Amino acid sequence: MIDLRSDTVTKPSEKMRKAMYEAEVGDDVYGDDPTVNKLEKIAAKILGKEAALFVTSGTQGNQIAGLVHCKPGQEVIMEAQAHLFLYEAAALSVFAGVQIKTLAGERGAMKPSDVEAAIRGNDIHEPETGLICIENTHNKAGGAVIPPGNMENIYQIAKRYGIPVHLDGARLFNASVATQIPVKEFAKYTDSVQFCLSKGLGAPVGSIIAGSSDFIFKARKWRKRLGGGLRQVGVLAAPGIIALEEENVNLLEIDHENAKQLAEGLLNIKGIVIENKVETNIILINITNSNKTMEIFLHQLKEHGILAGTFGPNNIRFVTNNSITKKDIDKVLLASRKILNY
Ligand code: TLP
Repeated sequence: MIDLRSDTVTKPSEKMRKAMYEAEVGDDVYGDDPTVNKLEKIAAKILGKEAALFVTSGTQGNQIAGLVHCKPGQEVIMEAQAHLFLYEAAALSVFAGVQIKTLAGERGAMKPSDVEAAIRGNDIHEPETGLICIENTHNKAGGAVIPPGNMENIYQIAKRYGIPVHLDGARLFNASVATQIPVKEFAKYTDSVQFCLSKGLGAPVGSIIAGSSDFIFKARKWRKRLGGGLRQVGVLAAPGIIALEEENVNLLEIDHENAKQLAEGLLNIKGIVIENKVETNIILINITNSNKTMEIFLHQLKEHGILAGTFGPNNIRFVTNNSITKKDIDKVLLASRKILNY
């Protein structure tokens, strides 16, 4: 199958599997797992933060950040299409006891002036703003890169009001590879960062959260409370080290090239409208004007050995990832053309 449903579908390479097999391990709740400790050190350094923590998933990382930064009754500002708002089952409200204030963004980027206008807390009727979240790349905006300049402006406002900023950087390395700007330059304008090892970077499990030593101290405790304190977890951290230290980061460039090639081909198929500027590894299409419904199109793609998924009521999403070759892209274009009778 050519699997374009997500970059979460990537499977660990031989090298990763070997590293898992050979990983030195210990009880990580005691801080005794040398492989986890190494991964956390590497990640903190890459992000330019004091400390980092290996967590089970992007969702868990985002939730822990919310729990560390916020108090119940506060409000968290984020873009209206943020993963934290749309796809984390209201976890911030459930666990951290906060409500979410969404702001419509442009290609996933919130206007700094809108963020400032949304900050609340001086009135007895209002919740205080406890946190501002930014997502980079922005998934629902089609893998859009939020420019560091936008992040800097929001961060400066946040600092003026004493509000922390969290970055949902599930695909932060895609933003970095697409712009040739080091991840540190994005992370600079945040108090905490979450990025996923298990998406385009190709590791089977896990995310990293990073921030100050104090943030990570508190995050470790929240991870334990949530049942996320793992034991000989070096077997899962080992492929994360390969993802960061070996070829995987640069390989994202191939995913981006494949996405561009796919987008260019899809553009010429009657009935398909590409809804995003393809900067990284995500393509969102709209086929409302074709002769097929999304369901039928996806079903027929599947019959051609191709998997993709819906993303909201009007979009189909293709996510290139390290299992996809240039030949696969040609097959997807051929099948799409056939299905839509072009
Ligand atoms: N995104 C998944 C789905 O949940 C939609 C995907 O296939 O794209 N932040 C962002 C920006 C994400 O895209 C995701 C996963 C997460 C957080 C959550 O990561 P996990 O799946 O590891 O909990």
